[in-house]
Amino acid sequence: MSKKSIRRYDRPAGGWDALRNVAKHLLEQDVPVHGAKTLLSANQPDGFDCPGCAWPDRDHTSTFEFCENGAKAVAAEATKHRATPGLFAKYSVAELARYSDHWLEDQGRLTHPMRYDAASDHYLPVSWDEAFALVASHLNALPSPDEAIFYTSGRTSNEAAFLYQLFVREFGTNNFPDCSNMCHEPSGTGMTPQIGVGKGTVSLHDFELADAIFIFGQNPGTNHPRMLGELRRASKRGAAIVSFNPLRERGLERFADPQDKLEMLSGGSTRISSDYFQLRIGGDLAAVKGIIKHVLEADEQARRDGGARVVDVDFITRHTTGFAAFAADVADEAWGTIEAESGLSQEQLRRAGDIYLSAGSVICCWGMGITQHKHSVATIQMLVNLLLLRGNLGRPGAGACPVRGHSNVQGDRTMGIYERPAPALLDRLEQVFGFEPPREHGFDTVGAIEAMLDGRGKVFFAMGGNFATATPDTEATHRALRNCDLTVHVATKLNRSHLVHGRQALILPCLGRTEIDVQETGPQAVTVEDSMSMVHLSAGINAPASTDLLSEPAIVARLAQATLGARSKVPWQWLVADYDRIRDRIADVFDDFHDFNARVRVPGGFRLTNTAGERRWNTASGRAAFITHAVPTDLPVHRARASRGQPVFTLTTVRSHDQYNTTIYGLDDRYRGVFGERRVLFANADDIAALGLQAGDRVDLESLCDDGVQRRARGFLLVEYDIPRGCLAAYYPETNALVPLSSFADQARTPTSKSIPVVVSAHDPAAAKPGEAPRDITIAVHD
Ligand SMILES: Nc1nc2c(c(=O)[nH]1)N[C@H]1C(S)=C(S)[C@@H](COP(=O)(O)OP(=O)(O)OC[C@H]3O[C@@H](n4cnc5c(=O)[nH]c(N)nc54)[C@H](O)[C@@H]3O)O[C@H]1N2
Ligand SMILES: Nc1nc2c(c(=O)[nH]1)N[C@H]1C(S)=C(S)[C@@H](COP(=O)(O)OP(=O)(O)OC[C@H]3O[C@@H](n4cnc5c(=O)[nH]c(N)nc54)[C@H](O)[C@@H]3O)O[C@H]1N2
Ligand SMILES: [Mo]
Repeated sequence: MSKKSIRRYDRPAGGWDALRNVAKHLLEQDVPVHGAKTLLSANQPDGFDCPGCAWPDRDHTSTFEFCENGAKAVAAEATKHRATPGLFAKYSVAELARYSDHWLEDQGRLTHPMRYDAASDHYLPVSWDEAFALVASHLNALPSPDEAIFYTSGRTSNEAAFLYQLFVREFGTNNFPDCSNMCHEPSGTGMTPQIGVGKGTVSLHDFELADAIFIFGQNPGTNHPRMLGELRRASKRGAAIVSFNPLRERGLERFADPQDKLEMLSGGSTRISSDYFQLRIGGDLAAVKGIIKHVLEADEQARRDGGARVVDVDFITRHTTGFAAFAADVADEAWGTIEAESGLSQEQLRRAGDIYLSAGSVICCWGMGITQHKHSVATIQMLVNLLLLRGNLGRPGAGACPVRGHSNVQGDRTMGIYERPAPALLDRLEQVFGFEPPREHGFDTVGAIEAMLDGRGKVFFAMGGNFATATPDTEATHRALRNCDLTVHVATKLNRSHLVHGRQALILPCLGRTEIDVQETGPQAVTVEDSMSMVHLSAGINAPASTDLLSEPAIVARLAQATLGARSKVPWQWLVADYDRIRDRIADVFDDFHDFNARVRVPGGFRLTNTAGERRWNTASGRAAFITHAVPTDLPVHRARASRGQPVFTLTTVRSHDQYNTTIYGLDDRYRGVFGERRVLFANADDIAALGLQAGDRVDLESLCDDGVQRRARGFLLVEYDIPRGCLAAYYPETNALVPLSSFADQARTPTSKSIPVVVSAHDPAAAKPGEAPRDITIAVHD
């Protein structure tokens, strides 16, 4: 385990440290030399899709593109460690629950289906047939199919996701909470009415052409390392890269490309951001509106002077609605409000506006720093407004780029994993399969937790993920899961969700993407869709971690057969015997997947249609819409500030460099200079002093919400960091207990994990009441 220390990291991102770190993780996973072969097969035309992030690959045919965190994700799956029935015999569930998430993950790949035995509090081996029969008996005993909840995490392949939604809809519900509800939901919710698509409009090629790339609320050095390669190329050819982030993120500043021999040997590196604006947490809508205000003022000036207009009048007239009202609203927004809420000065925003104006083509990228706020949908619509002003949509080098997280989260949505399905999809399913799908909307993630809490949700089934830990309001979520009659997790690794279980529980171990998936007709490949709508094949190369594993499509098919039996209209076994057959059915349901099997076999795959990218607007008016939003001044944090005598901070929750969501690979966050510790709180030096505290002190956090519930997380190490005053940052999931279930994005219902009003006090070890705060998730009891 690494030694605890806090020290500033001033080397570039990437570089030798990235290579060293990969070697360390391969060693820790006991991945032998063939592990290198595994790494080299990621994102190759006949290899597997990297289970890391959703950033696309150059053609899928280029030589291996090194990615430190992709390598860590692959090593974690290819690990030699095994969580066998022996582990479950040795430890009761209560004992396992005392270990850290890091330790649970480290037990390695699950090898056998396991069933919870309440009498002994142990998981015991169970046969697949018995497991499916148990789930089927619960599902069939429910008074209504709507009492079952089917979660999806975004690693699930298109084939598995398609079968999953098919089974669940034939069973009779649209209860599809998914990780997307906690992630890019606001991007889809915001963009769909505005430009007619809920996905990014750019391709990688656009990154080669953009004059300016604006990046909001994203930490690509850690979460999308291959994006740094793209940014580095853009920087080298002189494109402006403008970052908006409250934290100084090393990966947004400098990068040494491990693939560039010269850069590596000479100790050189490339500047990433040309401009870095450290705005206030949640201040993006105000900042973007300020930039827009500058652009519109410049346009007004040009008009008065009789010069060339700076907005794209032709585009606005032919392609948009609402411009006049929008411009009037922007003119009315006071600079004072914009400055106060963004935390940036008028000069800074005018400077950003000038960069925007001087660029022929602009891409706007965004991540979780934008989506996990109460006003995230409004912020995204403001970003799109900015693009619309100069026709920066649907032409080369320009567009919207929400950068997705999980490697197939976008594909899962395309396949119909959605609690509010379009009627057209349901009509198609009915036509193709001959059953009547349910029409009523189902539960999203927050709705699912509420339903389990009050007994409307009785069976919880998860296709991957770690629901107990990824969700907000940890204490409430745990109560919700424990309130179920049955909880079932299809998983590759042991995680906390398996230990926070219903009265009956199952763990169903599945193949990972790196593994060879053999079905009746031979080895199979699956398909995934990346963040830029490219669909391609993925075929594993490793022997399965255990002979008892089933593939996700096979699990769905067998569960469907066990549950629906002869009343099903779908030939389940026949479909999973050959995944080409699943793909043919996908092509029957989705026009965009015509000739799926042929097109996906062309190296690199194919790109799905993006109407906005072609300037066809699939909206109510048939045009793109300028949408007006005031700078919010009555958010939960404003209200908390007004009602409290003491300083109220805005806490944002972020990923460290050594984690994949709830999967903790290690305890370091190299680029932020944190080693051997995850329970840290990043704060401005002046705030630390004003609180009468010192860096290195331990503190407790209490979040503020007017629902009468006290939510606390304790024992965080104060770390001085370059972050605006009034803003704090800490890691997810240690802080999820602080996010109220009732606090979510308007319209999209995404938990507000990036803007939690909190107060800080010196750590009081004696104050924790039993059961008050959920157990310390990552500080090991036994590590
Ligand atoms: N290695 C690795 N890769 C991953 C993941 C992982 O955990 N590990 N997770 C995957 C998933 S599911 C996702 S969704 C993506 C997530 O990738 P990111 O979107 O990069 O996720 P976060 O770490 O949550 O970081 C968000 C960034 O937003 C900044 N930020 C916080 N609040 C604000 C704000 O109010 N405004 C602005 N402008 N910035 C803010 C933070 O400082 C941080 O730099 O990565 C995917 N890839
Ligand atoms: N406070 C706070 N909370 C957040 C966030 C935040 O930024 N802050 N981010 C949110 C975001 S963006 C997301 S996407 C969610 C993530 O939520 P989830 O997707 O639910 O969580 P993960 O941690 O990605 O899931 C990890 C588990 O997936 C299983 N797994 C891995 N590979 C496979 C596979 O191939 N098949 C199957 N069946 N299982 C597999 C393993 O058992 C592993 O333990 O968390 C959200 N929660
Ligand atoms: Mo995500």
